[in-house]
Amino acid sequence: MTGKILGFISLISTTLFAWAAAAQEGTQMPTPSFPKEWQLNLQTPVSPMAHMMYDFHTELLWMCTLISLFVLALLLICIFRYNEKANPVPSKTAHNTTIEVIWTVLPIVILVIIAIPSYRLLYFIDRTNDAEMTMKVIGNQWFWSYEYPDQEISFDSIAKPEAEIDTAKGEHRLLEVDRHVVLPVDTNIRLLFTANDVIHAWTIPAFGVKLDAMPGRINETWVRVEKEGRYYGQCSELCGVDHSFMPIVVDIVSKEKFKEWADKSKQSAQIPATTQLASAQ
Ligand SMILES: [Cu+2]
Repeated sequence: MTGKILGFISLISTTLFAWAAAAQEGTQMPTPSFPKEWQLNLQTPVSPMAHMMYDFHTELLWMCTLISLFVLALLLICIFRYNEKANPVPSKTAHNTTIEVIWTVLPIVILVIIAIPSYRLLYFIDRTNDAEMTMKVIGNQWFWSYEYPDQEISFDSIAKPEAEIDTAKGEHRLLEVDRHVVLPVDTNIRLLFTANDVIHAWTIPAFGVKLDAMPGRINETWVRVEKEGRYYGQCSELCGVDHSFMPIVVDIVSKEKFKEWADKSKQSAQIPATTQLASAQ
């Protein structure tokens, strides 16, 4: 009975997820970076790595669904065909070499099929050979610092207190900061991560970027964002009491606008509030 219930639960959950994946593939979300109500799937991907992750995730979802359905079918066969009433004299079979070879080899083959795209993706996001610029991210308890070594800019980005959040302006609770990260569109950006105190993790789901910022160590990845807009993320490594109050906001702008912002920020040694930049657009 328990097997039957478990089977049904896995059937319902896997089909629901597969349906959501299929349904969302064709739809366009209004804000690319922001989760919408009742959303079941990942955020709309806007970088090559995010696209690869999205596709890999969908492939795995289908594989999980098919495997769960197969196991469910076996369970149902056992339940209905081999119960005491239908099959009063049980078989005494203890071994079947063919079946044992199949159930050993088949999972190995499935795992190898999963491993190939998985490793390809891991090596793809590892680093870029032709970075056009670098941004360094430093995690602190509890805010992020950013350094643009090429542009000689550095600043801290601190969460906006809840009382200052203006939802009428489209601001989101727990997700707004005083200074936004600004990066150019269609540019290979090398991302370096480190931390001053404990381990943090810089995450922007739409970019497919999630990497630990570790004290005493530099972690590297890269990104190339193909769509201008505002993207949100959060620290994703439990780093202390205010872990949930160190959000990330990235504004992806045209290359010209980025240059303008960088020049202004460098001259003034005071980063212009990005909200001003956004309203000037
Ligand atoms: Cu954290």
